[in-house]
Amino acid sequence: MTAEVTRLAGHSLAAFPFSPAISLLLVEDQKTETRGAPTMLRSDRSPVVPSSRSGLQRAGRALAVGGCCLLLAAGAARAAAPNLVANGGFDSSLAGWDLALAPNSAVWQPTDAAGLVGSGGVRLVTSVFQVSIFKCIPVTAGKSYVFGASTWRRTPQDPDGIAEAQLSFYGNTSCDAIDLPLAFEISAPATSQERWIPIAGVANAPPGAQTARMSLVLRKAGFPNGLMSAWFDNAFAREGNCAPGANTLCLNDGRFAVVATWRTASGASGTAGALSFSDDSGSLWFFAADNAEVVVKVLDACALNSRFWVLAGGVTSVKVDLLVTDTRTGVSRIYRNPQGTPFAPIQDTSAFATCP
Ligand SMILES: [Ca+2]
Repeated sequence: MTAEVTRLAGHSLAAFPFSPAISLLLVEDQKTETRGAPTMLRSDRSPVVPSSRSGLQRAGRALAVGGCCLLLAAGAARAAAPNLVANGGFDSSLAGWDLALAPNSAVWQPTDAAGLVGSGGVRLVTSVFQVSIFKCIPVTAGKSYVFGASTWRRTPQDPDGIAEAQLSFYGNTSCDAIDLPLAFEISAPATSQERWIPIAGVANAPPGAQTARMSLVLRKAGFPNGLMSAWFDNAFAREGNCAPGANTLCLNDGRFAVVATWRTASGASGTAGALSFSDDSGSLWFFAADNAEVVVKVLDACALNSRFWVLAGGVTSVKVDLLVTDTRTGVSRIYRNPQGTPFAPIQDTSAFATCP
């Protein structure tokens, strides 16, 4: 049995596949082995480039001996809601992206938002007002689309500006003739810090729309002198209504929204930070982004028992209210952990009777 070890915030996950349907997932804090990539800086204040998986592999061996926490999770097929943005992860190049509006400004770099080895991102740099890269994707009028990317801005030494994702709809198949009004535009805040920040929005394709131009944009606020740069990764656009954000996980191909609130015994409280882990799972943090408190996943088990399942495990004893919403139907489920109680595993295999 071979463990697949991956990193989650400041923790490590080791997944032991027992069978195609069942896996054993070990979670352990391995800060000394794996922490830091999302927040470390190089001397030039750009995102850290992952170097190897050796640290994760060492963590995996440690887990095999003494993992602290245990989740038993059943795997199931996911409903397909494909990412319409091909090469949105910039694995090895900028292939498929139109660079016409970013002359000499877009460069592929081996810097990945999730710290993955073998996948990179794109750096945009500009001395002028605005540059962007874009591609044309097919859409269906009347359908809702969630879109976005991860961004890294150099602040505060760069000129003021924003890094944003845009989706604009067109009434033809090539995104270049009848320009319908810009239907939606989203942006990362100009005060964004030097870390990867997910940005996302939801847009409805207007009547007559056949395509949409998906753009990653770097724009100065006004016309200050100097170079401004930003990194982008994990661009996406897919059918759906859930917009992932700093406090929202969108799971099962962007269909289920997960948000949580927490409160300590001394009265401190807040909304949990959200870190996406995969299309099906993510983590929630309360006190620091590298200190995961709850891991949650939503699985499509429609073929097994005509339900979507909600599974979660926590390493906390504070009060937690976990809200999961099927954004396609509006149906919600809430899971509560009482104050001062070790977080009880959630294995709700009848959570949502909203198939397909
Ligand atoms: Ca990437």
